[in-house]
Amino acid sequence: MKTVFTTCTRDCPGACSIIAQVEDEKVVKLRGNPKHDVTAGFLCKNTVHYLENYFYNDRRILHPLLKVDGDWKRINWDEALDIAASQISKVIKTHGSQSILYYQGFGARTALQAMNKRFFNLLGGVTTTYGTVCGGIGHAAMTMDFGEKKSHDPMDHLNSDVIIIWGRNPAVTDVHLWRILRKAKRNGSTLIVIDPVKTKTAKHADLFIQPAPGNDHYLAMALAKIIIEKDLEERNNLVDHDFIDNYTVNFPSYHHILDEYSLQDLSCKCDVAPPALEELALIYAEGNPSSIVTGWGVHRYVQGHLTFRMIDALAAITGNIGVSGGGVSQGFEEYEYFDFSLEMNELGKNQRQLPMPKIGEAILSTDNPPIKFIFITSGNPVNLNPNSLKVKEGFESADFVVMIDHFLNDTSDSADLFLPATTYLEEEDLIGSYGHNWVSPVNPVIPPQGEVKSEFEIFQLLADRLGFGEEMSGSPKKWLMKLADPILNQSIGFEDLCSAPQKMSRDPEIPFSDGKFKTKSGKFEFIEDFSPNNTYVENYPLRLLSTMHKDFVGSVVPEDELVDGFLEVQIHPDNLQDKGLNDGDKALLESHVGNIIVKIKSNEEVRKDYILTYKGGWLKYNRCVNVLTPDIVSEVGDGTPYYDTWVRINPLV
Ligand SMILES: Nc1nc2c(c(=O)[nH]1)N[C@H]1C(S)=C(S)[C@@H](COP(=O)(O)OP(=O)(O)OC[C@H]3O[C@@H](n4cnc5c(=O)[nH]c(N)nc54)[C@H](O)[C@@H]3O)O[C@H]1N2
Ligand SMILES: Nc1nc2c(c(=O)[nH]1)N[C@H]1C(S)=C(S)[C@@H](COP(=O)(O)OP(=O)(O)OC[C@H]3O[C@@H](n4cnc5c(=O)[nH]c(N)nc54)[C@H](O)[C@@H]3O)O[C@H]1N2
Ligand SMILES: [Mo]
Repeated sequence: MKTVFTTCTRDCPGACSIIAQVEDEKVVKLRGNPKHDVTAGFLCKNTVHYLENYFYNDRRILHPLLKVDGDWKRINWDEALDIAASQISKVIKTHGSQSILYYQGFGARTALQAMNKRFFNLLGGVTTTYGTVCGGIGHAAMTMDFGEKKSHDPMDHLNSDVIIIWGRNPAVTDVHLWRILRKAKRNGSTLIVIDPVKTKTAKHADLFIQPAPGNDHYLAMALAKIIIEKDLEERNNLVDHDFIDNYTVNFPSYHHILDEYSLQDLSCKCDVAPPALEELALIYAEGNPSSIVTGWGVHRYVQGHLTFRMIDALAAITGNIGVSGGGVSQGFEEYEYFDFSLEMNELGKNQRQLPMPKIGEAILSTDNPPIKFIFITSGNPVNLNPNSLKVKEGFESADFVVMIDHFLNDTSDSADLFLPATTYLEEEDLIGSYGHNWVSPVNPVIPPQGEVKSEFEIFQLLADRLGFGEEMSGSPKKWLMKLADPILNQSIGFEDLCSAPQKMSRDPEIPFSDGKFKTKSGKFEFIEDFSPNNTYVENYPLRLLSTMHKDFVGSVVPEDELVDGFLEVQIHPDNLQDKGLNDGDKALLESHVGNIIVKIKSNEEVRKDYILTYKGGWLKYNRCVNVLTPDIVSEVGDGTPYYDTWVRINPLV
């Protein structure tokens, strides 16, 4: 038996360090690496079952496919690459390179993907995307306050007296962070969860607050108001005046915003009663120190930045910034460690960008030149971007669509050529993480299955055919060594980096403990402008939340989801009674964007102001929630406000 170290590259904060066992040229088991602080020797259930459900699954595509008269037909690599290269040449000749859209999803986010961008710059520059369907809103807000998004090392939460998990469900979405948070609880930390949904995480909390969705800025303001008033009345040092005086600007403007609202107003807006607000405010302010771990749930609103800025302010007034066990931690930048000058943006003179959150509309309305050719890697935008039917229309409007993936999916229905890719068990790469500050090696555990090729090799072979092979040539190692240059400067050897995960050092280790902020003022900047808007759409009284599913990642769903069925939605029984609906009924769920027939699950634990479902169900099996979500862009951060979707539900007629 042979063992090889590799790293999970799937879209999850974990980036788990894996020990793969190989027997008779077959991978027989994946185990978590015990020598990694965060992976800590175990894997999530999706990775434990990765071999049978994903890697060796019969649905995995192992040969190139071409769509002929609406059906996929197996072709060989020479044909596939010739077709892709000649389509690229043709479209550049007739419409220019900007008529190519390169769309990169979040399926895997490795260092070598920089070479994809290099390829498109060598073509002269193409159309790509800006903004995100994931976490840009919080990132932008935190940059406004702190000058940059910096999180505490996950292990530092063990030094917290109080931990608020705010809009995050790590028991499902990041089980390794969850292990650390539960350990903190066992060691005596108070664990608080703020979530409109009673999640698996919430069920383990010492205190669970279940506010109205989309109004957490008011909740954070209420807590600040209580803390500031108590400090003034009782002089009990709940407020860190020294921190405010020396390390922040704009406190008077922020204080003025708080003064505009009574506690009663704020309590009504977030729908948390004043006694619960007071309890939460005191626990947080008295914690020494207290940390806030935010998630993506609070991003997905048009004004999600307001929530982040008010949360940051809460940490600032209580002096929980720059101290071990404190802070506001949202995540890490998985790409910050590498040298991306290799993408050679300077060569791509014809670059142009379209907004990812509105990609369907943008493709359809773009002219001069229009989008004629689309190249997709590691994404399923027809399924996961908002307003799915518009995205589908956009992708179908192109003359030719190429995709690199492991599986056929909703987006491949609109594609013409499918190129099958290697996975993290068959390729060589490096990967950062958006949940911790380790860089880890991806190593080939066994040879590629069937005829699959790495994305890197596919772009090299295309470059050969297009006449710039030299600029892309060389082994993965050669390019990884260049990409990793900033890491190697930290005196980590390349061989070490390829053989085991390495924790990246940071200066200072505790974010902002040196009192330096990369803002214009050099200090923490409190929010000054507060102009809340209402996204409510008349005649659609309920919000629709569509969160992560415990049994799968992204849109790679298990077999039983792949049959014609219905999207399951959870609704409070009172809302059902009003409509004469019952548990198990089919009903019509409508937004101003679209409609879908759903199956109802009655649940007393959901609030009455939203309907709950999950992301990732497939469009072609009637389970795609994004037929209802509007393709709008957040006010700050070019993010996607999935949860500003307003719906109504009615019996089928
Ligand atoms: N099993 C599994 N794990 C995954 C993924 C997956 O598909 N499956 N996807 C990965 C990806 S891409 C990401 S970005 C992460 C996301 O990780 P998380 O942030 O943990 O997950 P989400 O489901 O986006 O949202 C977290 C919580 O926010 C809550 N929420 C919604 N609106 C509000 C609000 O207004 N206020 C508050 N306080 N809470 C609110 C939701 O109810 C939800 O429980 O997970 C990753 N991990
Ligand atoms: N309604 C609603 N929609 C959402 C969300 C929500 O909360 N609600 N969450 C959003 C979030 S946070 C995200 S990140 C996006 C995700 O959106 P996407 O990134 O578009 O979708 P995924 O299904 O996560 O992954 C895309 C594809 O990558 C493929 N893949 C995996 N590994 C590799 C690889 O190594 N190489 C290649 N070439 N392909 C690979 C998978 O097979 C899959 O088909 O969805 C967003 N959509
Ligand atoms: Mo995400």
